[in-house]
Amino acid sequence: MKIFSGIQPTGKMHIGNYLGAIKQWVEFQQTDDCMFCVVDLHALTIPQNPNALRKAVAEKVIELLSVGVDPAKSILFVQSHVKEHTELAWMLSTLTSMGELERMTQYKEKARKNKANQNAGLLTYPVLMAADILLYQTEGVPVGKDQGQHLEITRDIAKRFNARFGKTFVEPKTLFPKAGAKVLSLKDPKKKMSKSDDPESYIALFDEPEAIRKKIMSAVTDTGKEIRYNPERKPGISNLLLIYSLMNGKSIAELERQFKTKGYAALKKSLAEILIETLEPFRRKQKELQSRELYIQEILKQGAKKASSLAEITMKEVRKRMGLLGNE
Ligand code: AQP
Repeated sequence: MKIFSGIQPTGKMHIGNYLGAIKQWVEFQQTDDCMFCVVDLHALTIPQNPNALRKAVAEKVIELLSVGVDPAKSILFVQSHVKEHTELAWMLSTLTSMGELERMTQYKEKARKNKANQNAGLLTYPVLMAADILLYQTEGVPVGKDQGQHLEITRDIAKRFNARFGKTFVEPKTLFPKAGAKVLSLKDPKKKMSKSDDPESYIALFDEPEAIRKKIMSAVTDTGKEIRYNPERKPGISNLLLIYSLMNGKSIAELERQFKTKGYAALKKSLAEILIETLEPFRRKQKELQSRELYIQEILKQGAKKASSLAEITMKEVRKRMGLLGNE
């Protein structure tokens, strides 16, 4: 299957990003045809410091390599290095209605949070995301729950284009993980874990052991003492049980039995140690890669080259079908 997925460069990659999306990327690259992208153009919808953004892109690539994305098995590249993303986004924007963009939950949330900067990019974000995906004839997109709505609009746009101009795009499937599609905030387990929230609300993949212990021990739990998986009635404990289970492979039922009589503190202590242990190889790899600037540049150069040649095949077709005059 042809797989495409992306991550924003800004903010720290957290266990929500990992369990919801990146862990699947690493699995898919063993068997499928994968492309992974650092979506720097999407990050521009929120005001960025240019120097910090440049640094963040390189850091995100290092983070992805550290958790197992392998450039020998998948194409890893930066969105702005392949100009066709923005070209296709423009074309697709002419097939997208204002109303459907205004209905997007993420747009409504981000516009509310960024009252001083309600730029048009916040609204058209899903069109650029549709372009990212459709450009490569993608069949499957591994993402977390929060991106489900954007995948629906991507399929709608593809359908509309195909109906009007003839079959050009594949309608991609959304690939949610079996569990972990929505990891919740440690501070407010009614909300998803999010890197733009307070750092205490998430475990970053490269957090130091002490920070992990502190954050897990102070994670919000529910009233009562019982350790039971019940996302409705006990969202805090259920979130911790889910993270535990996904990080070390024990089933939730097994964890409920193990901690039944032991209380919240014992569960938290044990979870902190599991996280420290599982994330340790990532931290080690990250440190090793931080000094290999040329190697990173070369990966991105090769990635952009491969992605551009695939993108150009689709764009030739799209330009022709939409009636643009060729100049070759
Ligand atoms: N809490 C989560 N649980 C499961 N999956 C998640 N993802 C994000 N949060 C969770 C998935 O991670 C991938 C990369 O996300 P992104 O960085 O491109 O943007 P995002 O979805 O906007 O992530 P954040 O952390 O919530 O960032 P901010 O705070 O900037 O909005 C995606 O596949 C996403 O579904």
